[in-house]
Amino acid sequence: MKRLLITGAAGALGRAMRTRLTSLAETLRLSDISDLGTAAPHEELVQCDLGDADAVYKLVEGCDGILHLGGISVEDKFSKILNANLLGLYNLYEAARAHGHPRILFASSNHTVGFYRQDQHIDVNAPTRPDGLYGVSKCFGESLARMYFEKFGQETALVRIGSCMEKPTNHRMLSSWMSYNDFKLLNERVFTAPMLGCPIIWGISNNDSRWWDNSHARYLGWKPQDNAEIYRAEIDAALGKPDPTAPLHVYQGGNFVKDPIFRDE
Ligand code: NAI
Ligand code: 15L
Repeated sequence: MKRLLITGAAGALGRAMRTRLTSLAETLRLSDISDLGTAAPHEELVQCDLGDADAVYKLVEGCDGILHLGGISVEDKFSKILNANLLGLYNLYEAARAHGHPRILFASSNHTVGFYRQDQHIDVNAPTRPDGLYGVSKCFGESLARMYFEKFGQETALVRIGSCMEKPTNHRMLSSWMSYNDFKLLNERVFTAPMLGCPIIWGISNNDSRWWDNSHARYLGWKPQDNAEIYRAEIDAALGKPDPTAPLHVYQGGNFVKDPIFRDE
């Protein structure tokens, strides 16, 4: 494609994808509310707030695809979640509607289902069980995207990312981990597949101890290559045996289930 927009490009996943998705588009338009550093020749940098409708309208103009990573990425005050994750997403979908429906990969989260227990194996038909306001905002995002698909044919991959980082760092992540390379491969499938639709996809590597079933999305041809299991011995040595009664090891959302409602005052 000619131009791929990456929102949240100054964040952890944004920085990881900035260097890995260069072959997917001639130009990467990188956006964040935070500083994005210096532009390489194939990059355009746009600093803006997702809550600013006019800025987002201009941001999306001329883009053929959008990797939407921007927003509040953990439990936080509702006012911050409201601006970035709810208003910001509405602004993005309205801009996409005005600019020819570029395909979108929406970074949803495992915290849409965080209150399922780790001994429950679920697929995308399981009702959501968010573990906080952040998880609720991702449920909103998935519903918003689905509505734009039904009404206007806007295609979106709703990727419920588990734990995407260099390597898993605790026993929960032996199930929830997705490697950067597998996320890169998923982006390549999402933005080049002949037909996408609006599927929910579990964003995990090919982990032996996974809780989530992606068989409904085989048509995309995404074949994650990595497996968190190779880190089990290292994690056992560093952390010892996990306490089976601790929320981190009981719930799919781990410690997020313990977060309070953070108030503005
Ligand atoms: P991050 O917090 O490192 O990056 C998010 C970026 O969004 C930040 O650079 C931040 O400045 C930007 N941002 C926040 N509010 C904004 C606003 N109002 N306007 C414009 N930009 C704004 O998060 P990370 O880890 O890179 O995650 C990226 C996305 O993936 C997030 O949407 C997160 O919810 C989702 N995700 C990530 C997971 C992970 O394991 N890293 C797991 C599940 C979901
Ligand atoms: C998320 O949704 C967060 O954005 C990320 O920081 C991790 O905490 C991840 O989930 C997780 O559950 O490990």
